[in-house]
Amino acid sequence: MAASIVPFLGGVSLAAETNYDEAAVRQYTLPDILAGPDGTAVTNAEAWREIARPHQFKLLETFVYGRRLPAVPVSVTGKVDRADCMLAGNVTAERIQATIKLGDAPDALTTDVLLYLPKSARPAPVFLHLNFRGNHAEYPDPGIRLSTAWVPDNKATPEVEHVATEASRGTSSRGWPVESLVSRGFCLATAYCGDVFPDRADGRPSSALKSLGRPVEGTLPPDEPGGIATWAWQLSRILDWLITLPEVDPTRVIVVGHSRLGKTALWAGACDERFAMVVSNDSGCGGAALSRRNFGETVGAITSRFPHWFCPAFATYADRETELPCDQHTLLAMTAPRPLYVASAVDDRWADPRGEFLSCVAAEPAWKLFGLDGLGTREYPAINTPVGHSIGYHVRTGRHDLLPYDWQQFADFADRLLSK
Ligand code: GTR
Repeated sequence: MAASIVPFLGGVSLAAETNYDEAAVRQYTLPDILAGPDGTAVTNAEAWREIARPHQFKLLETFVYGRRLPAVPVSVTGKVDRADCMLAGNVTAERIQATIKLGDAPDALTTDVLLYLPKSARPAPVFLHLNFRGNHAEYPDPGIRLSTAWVPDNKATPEVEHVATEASRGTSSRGWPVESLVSRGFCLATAYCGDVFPDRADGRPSSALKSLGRPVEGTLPPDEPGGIATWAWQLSRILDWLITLPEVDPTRVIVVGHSRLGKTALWAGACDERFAMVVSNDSGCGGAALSRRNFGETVGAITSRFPHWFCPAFATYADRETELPCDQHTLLAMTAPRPLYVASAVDDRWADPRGEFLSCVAAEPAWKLFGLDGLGTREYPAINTPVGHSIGYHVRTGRHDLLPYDWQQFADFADRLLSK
């Protein structure tokens, strides 16, 4: 069955190539995530840490995301703004805003971090996520600094010529239920991904990669990091600063992301084991969904529309996904033994919900090495019925989106697995 509706295709018609028919999914065999460099599977947690995980991580670096970017010193630029606020529903919170300089190179970039903290129950666990259009779009609080970075725009949103406007305040707030999460005792932190890599094919020269001394023009090495790796690095640098705050529990920082930023959250959790839990929402191809399963978005489709997201090597696997030395269950396994939550939406067929679930199933052996139950089922769950143990999964009603229902499950899962 060909797609009747496909997402924006950047002028290329991919409808005829998109498979949405389970009966047309080819048989595939996944690479063994427990294998070390000589192909032998490890059988215990120690050997996973010492042998298999580093090897599998290297495969992801080499063929999908590019080399992990180095840590740099972070510092606060200007003053940290702190304000008490009364949120809707009489929820009291403290709002913190800070501009963090990423490195000490003269051309180092900055990122604006926005936090809402509960007034009590400190030090608090944190949900950290990157956003798509600037902090001001995340929540209708007039005190939030308006982003001055390049922002994407389209006819449906109030940004003008890639500049944020007052009218864009709070326009993405449906995806960030601040009041309910703060009243449950979570600290919330966010920053705009475009602060470090503008999300466009020619974004590299204005990205943080420049100050890190990486090539930003011309032919790139096959394992050169792209947008996802740079956003993951931004998350780690924000974490460097967050854990200096006495209000924050450094052992309970959870990285969350939706869609392309869900792919990013998974890679950030793989690169940086200080993230205590990882959450992927509708991350799809290049995120939680298996590349070998030909359903929805493919490696060819994603790398032709978004050539700047992955390392150049990934695009060479278009139409030969079965030759990839790793698959996306490898990425999920990088979270083990920490808690991992993967969320899908039933109408988000482009992201292949079943492929995300099967990826969780295939990643489970990494948790088993630690004596943990992982997902605990091979049966695709009913809609709106979360399942799992150390790996949580749900498929909810509706389309590609990040909704309060999703956050509620992430918070329940965090309460269950990270409670003190
Ligand atoms: C789509 C892309 C997906 C997903 C999504 C998003 O167009 O094909 O892989 O990342 O964008 O990030 O919103």
